[in-house]
Amino acid sequence: MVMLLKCILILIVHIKCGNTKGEEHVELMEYFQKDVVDSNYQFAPNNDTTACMRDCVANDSRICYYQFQVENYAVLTQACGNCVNNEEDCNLPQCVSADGFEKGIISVNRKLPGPSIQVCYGDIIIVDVKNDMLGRSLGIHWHGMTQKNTNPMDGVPYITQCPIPSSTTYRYAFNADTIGTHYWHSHSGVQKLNGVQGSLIIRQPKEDDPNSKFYDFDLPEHVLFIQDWHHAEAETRTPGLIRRDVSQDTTFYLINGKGRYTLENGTRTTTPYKIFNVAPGKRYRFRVVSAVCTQCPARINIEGHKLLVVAADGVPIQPVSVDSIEIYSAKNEVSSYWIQVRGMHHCFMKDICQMAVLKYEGSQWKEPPTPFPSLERFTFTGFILNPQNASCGDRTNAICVDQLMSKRKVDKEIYTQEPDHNIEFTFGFKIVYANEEFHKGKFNRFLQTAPDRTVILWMNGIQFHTPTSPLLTQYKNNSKSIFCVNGTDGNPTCPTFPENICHCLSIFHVRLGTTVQFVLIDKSSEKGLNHPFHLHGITYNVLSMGYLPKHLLNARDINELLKRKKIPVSSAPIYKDTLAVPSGGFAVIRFVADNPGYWFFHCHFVFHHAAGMAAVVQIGDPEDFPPMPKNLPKCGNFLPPVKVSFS
Ligand SMILES: *[C@@H]1O[C@H](CO)[C@@H](O)[C@H](O)[C@H]1NC(C)=O
Ligand SMILES: *[C@@H]1O[C@H](CO)[C@@H](O)[C@H](O)[C@H]1NC(C)=O
Ligand SMILES: *[C@@H]1O[C@H](CO)[C@@H](O)[C@H](O)[C@H]1NC(C)=O
Ligand SMILES: *[C@@H]1O[C@H](CO)[C@@H](O)[C@H](O)[C@H]1NC(C)=O
Ligand SMILES: *[C@@H]1O[C@H](CO)[C@@H](O)[C@H](O)[C@H]1NC(C)=O
Ligand SMILES: *[C@@H]1O[C@H](CO)[C@@H](O)[C@H](O)[C@H]1NC(C)=O
Ligand SMILES: [Cu+2]
Repeated sequence: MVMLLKCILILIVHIKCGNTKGEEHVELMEYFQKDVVDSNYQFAPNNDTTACMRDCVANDSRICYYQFQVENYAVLTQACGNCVNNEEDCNLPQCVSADGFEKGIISVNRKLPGPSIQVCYGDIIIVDVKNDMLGRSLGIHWHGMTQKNTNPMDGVPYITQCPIPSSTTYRYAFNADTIGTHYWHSHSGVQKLNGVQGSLIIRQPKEDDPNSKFYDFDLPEHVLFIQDWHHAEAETRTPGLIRRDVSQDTTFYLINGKGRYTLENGTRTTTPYKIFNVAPGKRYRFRVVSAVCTQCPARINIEGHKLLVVAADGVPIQPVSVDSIEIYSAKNEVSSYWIQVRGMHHCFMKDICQMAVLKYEGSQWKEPPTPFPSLERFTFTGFILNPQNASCGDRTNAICVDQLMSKRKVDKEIYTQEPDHNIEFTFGFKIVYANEEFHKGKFNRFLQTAPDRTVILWMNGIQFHTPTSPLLTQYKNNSKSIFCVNGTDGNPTCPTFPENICHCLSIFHVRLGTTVQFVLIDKSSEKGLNHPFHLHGITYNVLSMGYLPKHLLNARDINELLKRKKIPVSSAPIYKDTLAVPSGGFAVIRFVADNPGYWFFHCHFVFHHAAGMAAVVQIGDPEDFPPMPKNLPKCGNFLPPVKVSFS
């Protein structure tokens, strides 16, 4: 079956290249998936054999074709009619009401969030991304897909592809190879914060889910999508202002693109909240996508309900976490309840939050009858999954990621054997002073995080230098001068660190098929900040995380402690693609390097990543890489020699 799918994939790519001689044509429009409307997504009826949003059954793999149009758009356009005064109008086609604050955005198919892709495991996803933005380029990353053997579809500009220039279309085609709740987003600059993101759900036949006994329904409409929302274009926070509205914190959150915000005089806007409909006495699987990517972690709770987490990559309270929670509607009181998302850390005191509504069938309440969940009334008394700072050993009311047990089989060798590669990644901030930063040609990018703080972000002393041509397709077009120098261990290093950081292209090379250990160590001075690290192309196992005395915080000592079993290791370490490293602490992850290509590895706080907290992991050598589709667009510098003639 898998083989068959691969053939189809290659066939399509050939067609794209116009090399169709003697090959079967696939008429993509036959597989075109219509955009679903924002609420009441339904599975397609069984007789609709081309619809991908369906009840998954064994041995039924489909081609799912989507068209994404990316363009400059706005909240409360004329498409919204009289939405400000009449809520019904806010549901008009192409109306983006957000939280009722009028601003410019970047939309995909004039939706916020963009279209939800919901398919079954084993399907092929094809997305034509048409860039109709004015003077901006992008690449779209399918967060959670491993892109096994399809590295050019990973969507990272200058790593795996050229950015898609304005007015052109790039065709992504890849296998739906990772079951679960994922999302897609622009991987260019900070665009995702302006609206270029949406959910990506890969279901499996219910009988294949080991946790299926915990829920009655897993409906397309029960995707809860949480995103940060700035009231200015996100680009205005890079590097950020020094006096007015300082820092990179989000202004508010949106839940499924909806919500309200509180005006300065205390009144709230009247745009609609997202309403999730349920029936009493039933158990629902809610798929929570936390696309939050600014510094503060968000926490979610539902008034009067207990949540049971049945799947996790990241967990409901983590930034950039993608997960499924189950809501027990054991409550028999038919009513409506507040769903609350609240920023933690320093966002807590700023009262950064958003609400949605859980509405029971038969409830007359559109808005819950209970008081609005204010900051004053907000307390968490329940059991917390993945608390901040991830120190769980001594707590009875919390569980940490490294204490979770995987239900997917974990290869025992991955945590019992000595890894082939043991790579240390430290990361942090360097505070620079005005006389350094604003010195000609000194630093490339910085962030203004407070009036008196200008910071550069680094990994292993290196601020990431974006290649000038994609590594995967045009490695040699990059000037040698931008690459970092190698240390004695063969890995990129910065000889002048910590006095001076380096600005260069850092590529960490691991051999194909080896077992790799990354030891992540947080050296950022910011207490309480948990940087979420995302590795493309791989789902890794979380072996351990926590705190150690400073002199032991290095890859060699931590590996030694692991060997001597002085650090606790889960007997079934869970799989993740993003992990929040405890503030000032460490995390150990392991994986088998079985997916050849160039994979980005970076802090998922989008501003940190933009300011240099990133690196590239190269798995295997070019001869191991999958075949490239022909005629991929090329890009790079144009610097021909110039002959000067005065005649
Ligand atoms: C599929 O079945 C539904 C009812 O389940 C019916 O309304 C619809 O017309 C059918 N569609 C086709 C293409 O047969
Ligand atoms: C699916 O295909 C496999 C392999 O061809 C076969 O063993 C299995 O019985 C099939 N399952 C169903 C439900 O048809
Ligand atoms: C608050 O400000 C908004 C916008 O200026 C205005 O429409 C609203 O009437 C004000 N509310 C009160 C209570 O003053
Ligand atoms: C660093 O080592 C890699 C091999 O791992 C090599 O390809 C690269 O050229 C080296 N870089 C420099 C600047 O020597
Ligand atoms: C996390 O740790 C920092 C200091 O390391 C502390 O200031 C903060 O209160 C802690 N947060 C929680 C929720 O324990
Ligand atoms: C990349 O390198 C090739 C081979 O040296 C050269 O022909 C091509 O013009 C270069 N392209 C760019 C964009 O620099
Ligand atoms: Cu970070």
